[in-house]
Amino acid sequence: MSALFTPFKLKDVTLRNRIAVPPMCQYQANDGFVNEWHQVHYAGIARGGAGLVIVEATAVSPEGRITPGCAGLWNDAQVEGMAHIATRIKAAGAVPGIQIGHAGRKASANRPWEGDDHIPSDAPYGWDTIAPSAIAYGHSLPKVPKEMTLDDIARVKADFVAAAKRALAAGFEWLELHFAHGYLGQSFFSKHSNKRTDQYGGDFAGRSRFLLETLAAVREVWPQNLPLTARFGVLEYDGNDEETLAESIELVRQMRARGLDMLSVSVGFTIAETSIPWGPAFLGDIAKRVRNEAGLPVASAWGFDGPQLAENAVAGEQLDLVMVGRAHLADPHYPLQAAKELGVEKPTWVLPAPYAHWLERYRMAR
Ligand code: FNR
Ligand code: 536
Repeated sequence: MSALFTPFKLKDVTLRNRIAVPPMCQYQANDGFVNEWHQVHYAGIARGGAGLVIVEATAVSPEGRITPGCAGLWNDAQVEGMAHIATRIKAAGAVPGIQIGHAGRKASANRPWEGDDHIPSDAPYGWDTIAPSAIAYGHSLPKVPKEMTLDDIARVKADFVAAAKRALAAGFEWLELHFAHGYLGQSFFSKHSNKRTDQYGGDFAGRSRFLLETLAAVREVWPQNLPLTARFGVLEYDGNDEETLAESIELVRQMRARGLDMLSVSVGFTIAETSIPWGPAFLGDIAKRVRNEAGLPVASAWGFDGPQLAENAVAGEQLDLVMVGRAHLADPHYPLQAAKELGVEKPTWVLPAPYAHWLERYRMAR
Protein backbone atom coordinates (compact mmCIF):
# COMPACT_ATOMS: atom_id res chain seq x y z
CA MET A 1 0.00 0.00 0.00
CA SER A 2 1.33 3.38 -0.95
CA ALA A 3 0.50 6.49 1.06
CA LEU A 4 1.57 8.69 -1.86
CA PHE A 5 -0.99 7.10 -4.13
CA THR A 6 -4.00 7.57 -1.87
CA PRO A 7 -6.53 10.31 -2.64
CA PHE A 8 -6.56 13.54 -0.64
CA LYS A 9 -9.70 15.49 0.12
CA LEU A 10 -9.67 19.16 1.12
CA LYS A 11 -13.01 20.95 1.33
CA ASP A 12 -15.07 19.68 -1.66
CA VAL A 13 -12.00 18.90 -3.77
CA THR A 14 -10.52 15.41 -4.04
CA LEU A 15 -7.06 14.83 -5.53
CA ARG A 16 -6.39 11.43 -7.10
CA ASN A 17 -3.08 11.14 -5.24
CA ARG A 18 -0.69 13.13 -3.00
CA ILE A 19 1.56 14.37 -5.79
CA ALA A 20 1.18 18.07 -6.63
CA VAL A 21 2.97 20.16 -9.20
CA PRO A 22 4.05 23.38 -7.47
CA PRO A 23 3.82 26.69 -9.28
CA MET A 24 6.71 27.16 -11.69
CA CYS A 25 7.11 30.40 -13.64
CA GLN A 26 7.45 29.89 -17.37
CA TYR A 27 8.37 33.52 -18.19
CA GLN A 28 6.67 33.14 -21.58
CA ALA A 29 3.67 35.46 -21.17
CA ASN A 30 3.22 38.79 -22.93
CA ASP A 31 1.65 41.64 -20.97
CA GLY A 32 0.50 38.94 -18.55
CA PHE A 33 -1.33 36.97 -21.25
CA VAL A 34 -0.64 33.24 -21.35
CA ASN A 35 -0.18 31.61 -24.75
CA GLU A 36 0.10 28.24 -26.49
CA TRP A 37 3.26 27.35 -24.60
CA HIS A 38 1.36 27.46 -21.31
CA GLN A 39 -1.42 25.31 -22.78
CA VAL A 40 1.00 22.62 -23.91
CA HIS A 41 3.05 22.76 -20.72
CA TYR A 42 0.17 22.52 -18.24
CA ALA A 43 -1.89 20.02 -20.23
CA GLY A 44 1.14 17.76 -20.61
CA ILE A 45 2.07 17.88 -16.95
CA ALA A 46 -1.53 17.26 -15.85
CA ARG A 47 -1.79 14.22 -18.12
CA GLY A 48 1.25 12.79 -16.38
CA GLY A 49 -0.83 11.83 -13.36
CA ALA A 50 -0.36 14.41 -10.57
CA GLY A 51 -3.37 15.04 -8.36
CA LEU A 52 -2.99 18.82 -8.37
CA VAL A 53 -1.35 21.19 -10.83
CA ILE A 54 -0.79 24.73 -9.58
CA VAL A 55 -0.28 27.32 -12.31
CA GLU A 56 2.77 29.58 -11.93
CA ALA A 57 2.98 32.78 -9.87
CA THR A 58 0.40 34.99 -11.56
CA ALA A 59 0.67 38.71 -10.93
CA VAL A 60 -2.23 40.66 -9.43
CA SER A 61 -0.96 43.86 -11.09
CA PRO A 62 1.58 44.73 -13.79
CA GLU A 63 4.14 46.01 -11.28
CA GLY A 64 3.68 42.77 -9.30
CA ARG A 65 5.24 40.62 -12.03
CA ILE A 66 8.67 39.16 -11.33
CA THR A 67 9.69 39.53 -14.98
CA PRO A 68 8.09 40.94 -18.14
CA GLY A 69 7.27 37.31 -19.06
CA CYS A 70 5.17 36.55 -15.99
CA ALA A 71 1.51 35.64 -16.25
CA GLY A 72 -1.14 37.99 -14.89
CA LEU A 73 -4.76 38.19 -13.87
CA TRP A 74 -5.05 41.96 -13.46
CA ASN A 75 -7.60 42.42 -16.21
CA ASP A 76 -10.65 40.53 -17.44
CA ALA A 77 -9.18 39.84 -20.87
CA GLN A 78 -6.54 37.65 -19.21
CA VAL A 79 -9.19 35.22 -17.94
CA GLU A 80 -9.82 33.44 -21.23
CA GLY A 81 -6.35 31.97 -21.66
CA MET A 82 -6.29 30.89 -18.03
CA ALA A 83 -9.72 29.26 -18.46
CA HIS A 84 -8.31 27.11 -21.25
CA ILE A 85 -5.49 26.01 -18.98
CA ALA A 86 -7.90 25.13 -16.15
CA THR A 87 -10.15 23.19 -18.54
CA ARG A 88 -7.23 21.19 -19.89
CA ILE A 89 -5.84 20.36 -16.46
CA LYS A 90 -9.28 19.07 -15.47
CA ALA A 91 -9.70 17.10 -18.68
CA ALA A 92 -6.45 15.33 -17.82
CA GLY A 93 -7.83 14.27 -14.44
CA ALA A 94 -5.97 16.70 -12.19
CA VAL A 95 -7.38 19.53 -10.10
CA PRO A 96 -6.51 22.96 -11.51
CA GLY A 97 -4.90 25.35 -9.03
CA ILE A 98 -3.29 28.74 -9.43
CA GLN A 99 -0.90 30.86 -7.38
CA ILE A 100 -1.49 34.62 -7.31
CA GLY A 101 1.08 37.05 -6.05
CA HIS A 102 2.97 40.31 -6.11
CA ALA A 103 6.74 40.34 -6.45
CA GLY A 104 7.33 43.54 -4.41
CA ARG A 105 10.98 44.63 -4.48
CA LYS A 106 11.98 41.51 -6.46
CA ALA A 107 9.86 42.67 -9.42
CA SER A 108 11.15 44.16 -12.68
CA ALA A 109 13.74 41.42 -13.13
CA ASN A 110 15.19 39.72 -16.17
CA ARG A 111 14.28 36.10 -16.81
CA PRO A 112 16.61 33.66 -15.01
CA TRP A 113 18.40 32.70 -18.22
CA GLU A 114 18.77 36.38 -19.17
CA GLY A 115 20.53 37.39 -15.98
CA ASP A 116 17.99 37.20 -13.11
CA ASP A 117 18.99 40.80 -12.28
CA HIS A 118 16.92 43.97 -12.10
CA ILE A 119 15.81 45.74 -15.27
CA PRO A 120 16.41 49.46 -14.70
CA SER A 121 13.17 51.42 -14.52
CA ASP A 122 14.12 53.61 -17.48
CA ALA A 123 15.04 50.64 -19.70
CA PRO A 124 12.42 49.13 -22.01
CA TYR A 125 10.28 46.63 -20.06
CA GLY A 126 11.55 47.83 -16.67
CA TRP A 127 9.44 49.47 -13.98
CA ASP A 128 9.55 50.97 -10.48
CA THR A 129 9.06 48.57 -7.58
CA ILE A 130 7.15 48.89 -4.30
CA ALA A 131 7.69 47.25 -0.92
CA PRO A 132 6.93 47.74 2.77
CA SER A 133 10.15 49.74 3.18
CA ALA A 134 12.59 51.45 0.82
CA ILE A 135 15.27 48.77 1.24
CA ALA A 136 16.83 46.92 -1.70
CA TYR A 137 17.10 43.10 -1.64
CA GLY A 138 20.82 43.05 -2.32
CA HIS A 139 23.49 43.31 -4.95
CA SER A 140 21.79 40.92 -7.38
CA LEU A 141 18.56 42.94 -7.15
CA PRO A 142 19.77 46.43 -6.23
CA LYS A 143 16.72 48.53 -7.09
CA VAL A 144 15.44 50.51 -4.11
CA PRO A 145 11.66 50.07 -3.91
CA LYS A 146 9.24 52.84 -3.05
CA GLU A 147 7.85 52.51 0.47
CA MET A 148 4.17 51.69 0.12
CA THR A 149 1.64 54.22 1.37
CA LEU A 150 -1.53 53.09 3.10
CA ASP A 151 -3.30 53.70 -0.21
CA ASP A 152 -0.81 51.43 -1.99
CA ILE A 153 -1.47 48.71 0.60
CA ALA A 154 -5.23 49.01 0.17
CA ARG A 155 -4.86 48.89 -3.62
CA VAL A 156 -2.68 45.76 -3.60
CA LYS A 157 -5.13 43.99 -1.30
CA ALA A 158 -7.94 44.91 -3.70
CA ASP A 159 -5.78 43.63 -6.58
CA PHE A 160 -5.46 40.26 -4.82
CA VAL A 161 -9.25 40.12 -4.38
CA ALA A 162 -9.90 41.01 -8.03
CA ALA A 163 -7.37 38.42 -9.24
CA ALA A 164 -8.95 35.77 -6.99
CA LYS A 165 -12.36 36.48 -8.56
CA ARG A 166 -10.83 36.12 -12.03
CA ALA A 167 -9.15 32.86 -11.03
CA LEU A 168 -12.55 31.55 -9.97
CA ALA A 169 -14.14 32.77 -13.18
CA ALA A 170 -11.41 30.94 -15.10
CA GLY A 171 -12.44 27.67 -13.46
CA PHE A 172 -9.64 27.11 -10.95
CA GLU A 173 -10.65 25.05 -7.94
CA TRP A 174 -7.65 25.64 -5.70
CA LEU A 175 -6.15 29.06 -4.93
CA GLU A 176 -2.70 29.64 -3.46
CA LEU A 177 -1.59 33.05 -2.21
CA HIS A 178 2.11 33.63 -2.84
CA PHE A 179 3.36 34.86 0.51
CA ALA A 180 6.81 33.29 0.12
CA HIS A 181 10.23 33.66 -1.46
CA GLY A 182 10.93 37.28 -0.54
CA TYR A 183 8.11 38.67 -2.64
CA LEU A 184 5.67 41.23 -1.30
CA GLY A 185 3.80 39.17 1.32
CA GLN A 186 6.96 37.61 2.73
CA SER A 187 8.69 41.00 2.78
CA PHE A 188 5.95 42.44 4.99
CA PHE A 189 6.54 39.65 7.52
CA SER A 190 10.34 39.76 7.58
CA LYS A 191 12.23 42.09 9.90
CA HIS A 192 14.94 42.28 7.23
CA SER A 193 12.66 44.04 4.74
CA ASN A 194 9.94 45.66 6.87
CA LYS A 195 11.11 48.63 8.97
CA ARG A 196 7.75 50.40 8.99
CA THR A 197 6.68 52.29 12.06
CA ASP A 198 2.95 52.31 11.28
CA GLN A 199 0.35 49.54 11.79
CA TYR A 200 1.88 47.45 8.95
CA GLY A 201 5.28 47.04 10.58
CA GLY A 202 7.12 46.77 13.87
CA ASP A 203 5.93 43.98 16.14
CA PHE A 204 4.58 40.57 15.16
CA ALA A 205 1.04 41.87 14.76
CA GLY A 206 2.19 44.74 12.56
CA ARG A 207 4.33 42.59 10.30
CA SER A 208 1.49 40.04 10.01
CA ARG A 209 -1.24 42.56 9.21
CA PHE A 210 -0.86 42.73 5.42
CA LEU A 211 -0.90 38.94 5.07
CA LEU A 212 -3.87 38.41 7.39
CA GLU A 213 -5.93 41.21 5.86
CA THR A 214 -5.21 40.04 2.32
CA LEU A 215 -6.11 36.47 3.22
CA ALA A 216 -9.36 37.53 4.92
CA ALA A 217 -10.36 39.71 1.97
CA VAL A 218 -9.69 36.92 -0.54
CA ARG A 219 -11.57 34.40 1.61
CA GLU A 220 -14.67 36.60 1.27
CA VAL A 221 -14.72 36.10 -2.50
CA TRP A 222 -13.20 32.61 -2.78
CA PRO A 223 -15.93 29.96 -2.22
CA GLN A 224 -15.95 28.34 1.21
CA ASN A 225 -16.12 24.87 -0.36
CA LEU A 226 -12.91 25.34 -2.37
CA PRO A 227 -9.39 25.20 -0.88
CA LEU A 228 -7.63 28.46 -0.16
CA THR A 229 -3.96 27.93 0.62
CA ALA A 230 -0.83 30.02 0.99
CA ARG A 231 2.81 29.48 0.29
CA PHE A 232 4.95 31.00 3.01
CA GLY A 233 8.58 30.86 4.05
CA VAL A 234 8.48 29.85 7.70
CA LEU A 235 12.19 30.52 8.23
CA GLU A 236 15.10 32.24 6.53
CA TYR A 237 18.18 30.24 7.65
CA ASP A 238 19.65 33.55 8.75
CA GLY A 239 20.70 32.43 12.23
CA ASN A 240 17.46 33.57 13.86
CA ASP A 241 15.44 30.53 12.93
CA GLU A 242 13.87 29.42 16.21
CA GLU A 243 12.37 32.86 16.75
CA THR A 244 11.20 33.18 13.14
CA LEU A 245 9.70 29.69 13.18
CA ALA A 246 7.80 30.40 16.39
CA GLU A 247 6.41 33.63 14.92
CA SER A 248 5.61 31.87 11.65
CA ILE A 249 3.68 29.12 13.38
CA GLU A 250 1.66 31.70 15.28
CA LEU A 251 0.97 33.52 12.00
CA VAL A 252 -0.18 30.27 10.38
CA ARG A 253 -2.53 29.65 13.33
CA GLN A 254 -4.01 33.10 12.78
CA MET A 255 -4.30 32.49 9.05
CA ARG A 256 -6.09 29.23 9.77
CA ALA A 257 -8.54 31.16 11.96
CA ARG A 258 -9.23 33.43 8.96
CA GLY A 259 -10.01 30.53 6.67
CA LEU A 260 -6.68 29.19 5.41
CA ASP A 261 -7.11 25.51 4.47
CA MET A 262 -3.51 24.43 3.97
CA LEU A 263 0.04 25.82 4.03
CA SER A 264 2.76 25.15 1.50
CA VAL A 265 5.83 25.33 3.73
CA SER A 266 8.83 27.02 2.17
CA VAL A 267 11.85 29.25 2.86
CA GLY A 268 11.62 33.05 3.18
CA PHE A 269 14.37 34.01 0.71
CA THR A 270 14.10 37.60 1.97
CA ILE A 271 17.83 38.14 2.15
CA ALA A 272 20.72 36.80 0.12
CA GLU A 273 23.02 36.05 3.07
CA THR A 274 21.73 32.73 4.34
CA SER A 275 22.99 29.22 4.96
CA ILE A 276 20.27 27.02 3.58
CA PRO A 277 20.89 23.30 4.26
CA TRP A 278 19.98 22.25 0.71
CA GLY A 279 19.50 18.53 0.50
CA PRO A 280 16.84 15.95 -0.26
CA ALA A 281 13.60 16.66 1.61
CA PHE A 282 15.37 19.13 3.93
CA LEU A 283 12.11 20.86 4.89
CA GLY A 284 10.36 17.65 5.92
CA ASP A 285 10.72 17.92 9.70
CA ILE A 286 9.99 21.66 9.64
CA ALA A 287 6.82 21.08 7.66
CA LYS A 288 5.77 18.38 10.13
CA ARG A 289 6.28 20.82 12.99
CA VAL A 290 4.08 23.41 11.27
CA ARG A 291 1.49 20.72 10.58
CA ASN A 292 1.39 19.64 14.22
CA GLU A 293 1.75 23.01 15.94
CA ALA A 294 -0.45 25.10 13.64
CA GLY A 295 -2.94 22.26 13.18
CA LEU A 296 -3.56 22.27 9.46
CA PRO A 297 -2.59 20.18 6.43
CA VAL A 298 0.75 21.05 4.83
CA ALA A 299 2.59 20.62 1.57
CA SER A 300 6.22 21.26 0.83
CA ALA A 301 8.74 21.12 -1.97
CA TRP A 302 12.50 21.22 -2.57
CA GLY A 303 13.96 17.82 -3.29
CA PHE A 304 11.09 15.51 -2.40
CA ASP A 305 11.12 13.94 -5.85
CA GLY A 306 12.89 10.67 -5.08
CA PRO A 307 9.76 8.48 -5.05
CA GLN A 308 10.69 6.76 -1.80
CA LEU A 309 11.32 10.16 -0.17
CA ALA A 310 7.93 11.37 -1.35
CA GLU A 311 6.30 8.18 -0.09
CA ASN A 312 8.06 8.46 3.29
CA ALA A 313 7.04 12.12 3.67
CA VAL A 314 3.36 11.18 3.42
CA ALA A 315 3.60 7.88 5.30
CA GLY A 316 5.62 9.58 8.07
CA GLU A 317 3.02 12.35 8.37
CA GLN A 318 5.45 15.11 7.49
CA LEU A 319 3.38 16.20 4.51
CA ASP A 320 -0.19 15.80 3.33
CA LEU A 321 0.83 16.69 -0.21
CA VAL A 322 4.24 16.38 -1.82
CA MET A 323 5.16 19.10 -4.29
CA VAL A 324 7.34 17.81 -7.10
CA GLY A 325 8.59 20.58 -9.37
CA ARG A 326 11.68 20.15 -11.51
CA ALA A 327 11.23 16.38 -11.81
CA HIS A 328 8.00 17.14 -13.67
CA LEU A 329 9.91 19.33 -16.11
CA ALA A 330 12.31 16.45 -16.72
CA ASP A 331 9.46 13.92 -17.07
CA PRO A 332 5.84 15.05 -17.14
CA HIS A 333 4.90 11.42 -16.42
CA TYR A 334 6.78 11.53 -13.13
CA PRO A 335 3.81 10.07 -11.18
CA LEU A 336 3.70 7.00 -13.42
CA GLN A 337 7.42 6.50 -13.01
CA ALA A 338 7.12 6.97 -9.24
CA ALA A 339 4.32 4.40 -9.08
CA LYS A 340 6.48 1.94 -10.95
CA GLU A 341 9.48 2.52 -8.68
CA LEU A 342 7.34 2.12 -5.58
CA GLY A 343 5.84 -1.09 -6.93
CA VAL A 344 2.33 0.29 -6.74
CA GLU A 345 -0.02 -2.28 -8.14
CA LYS A 346 -1.94 -1.32 -11.21
CA PRO A 347 -0.10 1.94 -11.71
CA THR A 348 -2.00 2.38 -14.93
CA TRP A 349 -4.85 3.80 -12.86
CA VAL A 350 -3.39 7.24 -13.54
CA LEU A 351 -3.62 6.67 -17.25
CA PRO A 352 -6.75 7.69 -19.07
CA ALA A 353 -8.77 4.73 -20.35
CA PRO A 354 -7.88 5.31 -24.03
CA TYR A 355 -4.25 4.63 -23.11
CA ALA A 356 -4.74 2.15 -20.26
CA HIS A 357 -6.89 -0.29 -22.22
CA TRP A 358 -4.35 -0.79 -24.97
CA LEU A 359 -1.30 -0.76 -22.77
CA GLU A 360 -2.75 -3.40 -20.45
CA ARG A 361 -3.97 -5.51 -23.33
CA TYR A 362 -0.54 -5.59 -24.89
CA ARG A 363 1.20 -5.79 -21.48
CA MET A 364 2.99 -2.57 -22.17
CA ALA A 365 1.73 -0.92 -19.01
CA ARG A 366 4.60 0.70 -17.18
C1 FNR B 1 9.97 27.73 -9.20
N1 FNR B 1 9.41 27.89 -7.94
C2 FNR B 1 8.31 28.68 -7.77
N2 FNR B 1 7.72 28.78 -6.55
C3 FNR B 1 6.57 29.47 -6.41
O1 FNR B 1 6.04 29.53 -5.30
N3 FNR B 1 6.02 30.12 -7.48
C4 FNR B 1 6.57 30.08 -8.70
O2 FNR B 1 6.00 30.61 -9.66
C5 FNR B 1 7.79 29.40 -8.86
N4 FNR B 1 8.44 29.38 -10.06
C6 FNR B 1 9.48 28.51 -10.26
C7 FNR B 1 9.99 28.34 -11.53
C8 FNR B 1 10.95 27.38 -11.77
C9 FNR B 1 11.45 27.18 -13.16
C10 FNR B 1 11.45 26.59 -10.71
C11 FNR B 1 12.47 25.51 -10.94
C12 FNR B 1 10.96 26.79 -9.44
C13 FNR B 1 9.80 26.96 -6.87
C14 FNR B 1 9.09 25.62 -7.09
O3 FNR B 1 7.71 25.74 -6.88
C15 FNR B 1 9.64 24.52 -6.16
O4 FNR B 1 9.50 24.93 -4.83
C16 FNR B 1 11.09 24.22 -6.43
O5 FNR B 1 11.31 23.90 -7.78
C17 FNR B 1 11.58 23.09 -5.54
O6 FNR B 1 10.90 21.88 -5.79
P1 FNR B 1 11.65 20.71 -6.62
O7 FNR B 1 11.94 21.27 -7.97
O8 FNR B 1 12.88 20.37 -5.85
O9 FNR B 1 10.69 19.58 -6.66
C1 536 C 1 12.68 29.41 -6.73
N1 536 C 1 12.01 30.34 -7.56
C2 536 C 1 10.82 30.79 -7.15
C3 536 C 1 10.06 31.61 -7.92
C4 536 C 1 10.49 31.99 -9.27
C5 536 C 1 11.95 31.81 -9.49
C6 536 C 1 12.57 30.63 -8.83
C7 536 C 1 8.76 32.08 -7.42
O1 536 C 1 8.42 31.82 -6.28
N2 536 C 1 8.00 32.74 -8.23
C8 536 C 1 13.75 30.04 -5.92
C9 536 C 1 13.48 31.10 -5.09
C10 536 C 1 14.50 31.66 -4.35
C11 536 C 1 15.77 31.12 -4.43
C12 536 C 1 16.03 30.04 -5.26
C13 536 C 1 15.00 29.51 -6.01
